[in-house]
Amino acid sequence: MTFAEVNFDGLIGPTHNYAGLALGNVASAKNAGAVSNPRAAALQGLAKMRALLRLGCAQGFLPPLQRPDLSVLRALGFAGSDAAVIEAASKTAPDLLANVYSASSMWTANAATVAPSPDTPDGKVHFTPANLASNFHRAIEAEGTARALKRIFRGDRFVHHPPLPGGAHFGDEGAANHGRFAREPGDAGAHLFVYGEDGVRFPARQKRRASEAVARAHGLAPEKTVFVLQAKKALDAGAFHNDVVSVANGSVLFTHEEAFEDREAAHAAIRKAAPFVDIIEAKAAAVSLDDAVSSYLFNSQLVSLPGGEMALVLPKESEENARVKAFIDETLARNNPINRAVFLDVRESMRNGGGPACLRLRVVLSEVERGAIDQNFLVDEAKITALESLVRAHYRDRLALDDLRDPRFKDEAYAALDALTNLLGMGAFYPFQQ
Ligand code: SUG
Repeated sequence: MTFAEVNFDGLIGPTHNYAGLALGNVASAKNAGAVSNPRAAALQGLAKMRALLRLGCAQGFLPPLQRPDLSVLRALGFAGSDAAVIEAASKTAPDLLANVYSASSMWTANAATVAPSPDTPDGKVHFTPANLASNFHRAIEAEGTARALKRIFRGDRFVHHPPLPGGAHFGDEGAANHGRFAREPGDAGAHLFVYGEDGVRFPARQKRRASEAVARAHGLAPEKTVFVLQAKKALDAGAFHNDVVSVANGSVLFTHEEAFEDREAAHAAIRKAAPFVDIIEAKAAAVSLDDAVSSYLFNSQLVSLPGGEMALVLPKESEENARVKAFIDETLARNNPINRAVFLDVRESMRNGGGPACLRLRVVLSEVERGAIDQNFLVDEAKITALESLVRAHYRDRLALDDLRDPRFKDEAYAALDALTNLLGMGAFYPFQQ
């Protein structure tokens, strides 16, 4: 049976904005209060999906969540009509209003952790949606994400675990802190879970016991599962997820010298679980942690191409930093599996700390499993064109935080989601449609 990775990108929602909500995320803090361009954001995301298709990769997407989520404000004591709830929140708790408007579900690397069927004892694909407990605007994603995953991956080939309980005690940020190694996608893979401990500047989001719980729920083989502590220095430099300083694919770990607290022990543990792994590392003397965080070099998608090549899909920012560009050129020239680099503009997402790798959830599927999912959520060129037209028709090109106070903007955002479910023939999917 043939297995291949399908990347499920988050379709960027119409409320994409810069509210500065994400603690430890330096780009989000830097751009707090700036005016966003949701239309450009979504078109950049779709252009990335098109680029991956043209590289020969299979591509899918997850729909945006319903935002604003006024049920959250109602649960927090706001009452009355939608307009009354928005008005009251905008006067007395504008920060809460921004939280329920966030389009943060676009970063689907944080949607869930996935174990493909060759790695699980029951031969099924396992999903655990991330509880995203450490930031409020993200913690309110889990329920809707779980529902979307169940809708897309339906039938008895897929197992959906609930998000981990216990809030921040089991803080889980999904696949952004997880990597899988396998010589071929259909081989039994080895799993790398990177957890954090609080730094001096920033708290850690991913707890070790959360990673352990996910590995346990998915039934991963202990000898092929590694738990590694992220370097506190990397966390404090702004690597709020490990995918800001490392990315794994196939037989490769592409990483920064200062990604892990104990580099030698981490590399040894990875090599023990997956002896075939080629560790391609940027030395701190060549690329500093600050360079890595500002360029998002390691937040590239590392993808295997049909002809056997391996490509890095990088944000433009990494082409613009001379030291980072030199390291990419050197990596391509050396004798290792990576032999292509593609630079893409995802600046609207980058300004919130989300690069190419943040925007996608990787799901390794057999041909039969791929055939079993809801085909609406796989894209070809024509579907991308249709989604682009929808975005052009329904998304604003300018959104300031003050605009969130206007109840008519809520109607506009819901109208865009209505158009999406109509386009896909999904029926009533969002709570406001039921
Ligand atoms: O959780 N930014 C996201 C970015 C997530 C990136 N994902 C990965 N590294 N996989 C976060 O920090 C910013 C929202 C705002 O400030 O409005 C935000 O949530």
